[in-house]
Amino acid sequence: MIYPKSNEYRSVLNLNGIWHFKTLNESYDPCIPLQNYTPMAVPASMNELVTDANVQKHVGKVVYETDFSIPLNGDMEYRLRIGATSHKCDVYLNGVFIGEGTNGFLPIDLALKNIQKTNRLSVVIDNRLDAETFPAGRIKNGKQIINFDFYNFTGIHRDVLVYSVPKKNIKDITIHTAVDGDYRKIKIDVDTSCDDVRFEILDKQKNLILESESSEIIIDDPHLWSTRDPYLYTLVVKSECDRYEERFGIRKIEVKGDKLLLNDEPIYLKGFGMHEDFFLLGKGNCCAVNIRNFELLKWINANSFRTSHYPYSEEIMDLADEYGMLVIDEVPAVGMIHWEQNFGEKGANEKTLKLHKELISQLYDRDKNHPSVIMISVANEAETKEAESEAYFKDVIEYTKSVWDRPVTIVELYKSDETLASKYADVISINRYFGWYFDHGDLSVVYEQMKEELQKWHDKYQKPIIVTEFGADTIEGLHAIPAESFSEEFQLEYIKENCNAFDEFDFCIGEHVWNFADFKTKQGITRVRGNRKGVFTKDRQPKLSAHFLRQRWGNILDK
Ligand code: GCB
Repeated sequence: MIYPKSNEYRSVLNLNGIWHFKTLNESYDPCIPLQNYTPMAVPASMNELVTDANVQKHVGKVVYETDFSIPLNGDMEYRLRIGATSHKCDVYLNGVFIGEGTNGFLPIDLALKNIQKTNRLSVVIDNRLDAETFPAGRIKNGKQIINFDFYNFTGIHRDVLVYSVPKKNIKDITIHTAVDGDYRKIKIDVDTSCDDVRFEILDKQKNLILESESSEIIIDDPHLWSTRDPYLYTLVVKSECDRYEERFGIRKIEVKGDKLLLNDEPIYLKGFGMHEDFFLLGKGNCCAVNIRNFELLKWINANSFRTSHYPYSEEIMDLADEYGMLVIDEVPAVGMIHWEQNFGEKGANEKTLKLHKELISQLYDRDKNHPSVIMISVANEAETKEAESEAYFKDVIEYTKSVWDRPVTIVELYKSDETLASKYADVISINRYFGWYFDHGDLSVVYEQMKEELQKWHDKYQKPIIVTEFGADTIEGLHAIPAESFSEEFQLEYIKENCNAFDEFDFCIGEHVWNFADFKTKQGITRVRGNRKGVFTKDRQPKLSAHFLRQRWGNILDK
């Protein structure tokens, strides 16, 4: 799946802006323009903009509508790309159903066969989550129950683009680099209806460095992509009828023994679990927020993040390539906890398994050409200790390995001798909150308990381990000596104690603090306007611990 881009053959019309919006309590007829609507921003989460609690908390369907006009050209095919809506959606053009989105975090790309010069586009979004959706949830007495710790935002969250391509066109490009382990070898697969395609490779400055008629290309003396030098080439696919440019980086990623190797050298992951969440935007993609996030990641000397707990926007993935951030790409399999409630007859079943696999393959279609994507996470804190979960996750992990050419992990809540899933993964990922959710406030237990935990996992699996979450809620400006929980001093000491434990083991190959920045959650007695485990505040300013991490990570050099 290639991103809509404009050039001499293709054009893109961006439909972001103010749309018509309404919560749907009655039936909806897409043939009739929406009545009694309110204006609504796209992309954005409606929950952060409305003032009426009933609208903000609406469980069910909402509708977004907009009109657009476009000059039509009979030689072109028209398509619609919606980066993401949360969650499932039905899309209508001029009253006619044209397709659906199955989840909240991956693009919807549909043919616009009935496009006119003037059109009405309607998107009906269903924000309900149940055992067959990703993320998983439950509806009880009309209320949405969620088993995950981020706000269930509703809206059109990413760009809405109408684009045109020539009737004979380039549909998809897959770029394989370092083929057979040889950095010089590139192999390109093109899905196209054009009769002939040729290739050009441009260097970072966009100078032409080679042309080829063959899809198997040798770049002599290639400039590798790495965290310190994220060098990107551009591949140009050309034909008589169409042209497309795709950036790529040359790098290898593999697990060998207890190590994760980037370009044959061990790499230590320094970074965060993150969220797409900002004031007023909710989960709405915003390039200014994205830039600030990446600037802060660089400032703090991070080299990686996990897209906890769902795929992030395509714009973020492009920036990860450009900034040299290593990404653990996670599918929205979160909240899959409690087998008896969410799996089996009442819950996850054949249909869930099928959709889970579909999401992994949709993620591949979207993100396969990003050098930044170094690992796939198939779930966060899922139910992995019940007997039935073994077959489920074995299947999911084996499927992921058959689709993706990158290491696969599953982020675990359970203990090393409880889970039935991690034995199938290439890398162990664990979330641990010693001294926070257990022995709350006792900093003296953190180092020993974390050390013991890491040792147990390694003894059992002999695989490299990433601590994908550890953290403490921290209210900025709250100070205490000696450190008390929720103070900036506590977060600092807490992170230091954990890091001391990580430093004891070579098989510990990464630390991702939970979280990069404070974020919105449902209301709860442990949540003071959201989850406050951010090392940065929600407005993206550092808490005390940020300065420690900056220094620590600055001293752990990437090769
Ligand atoms: C976790 C979850 C994450 C939560 C975090 C917390 O284990 O994976 O989504 O936000 O704990 O802060 O409780």
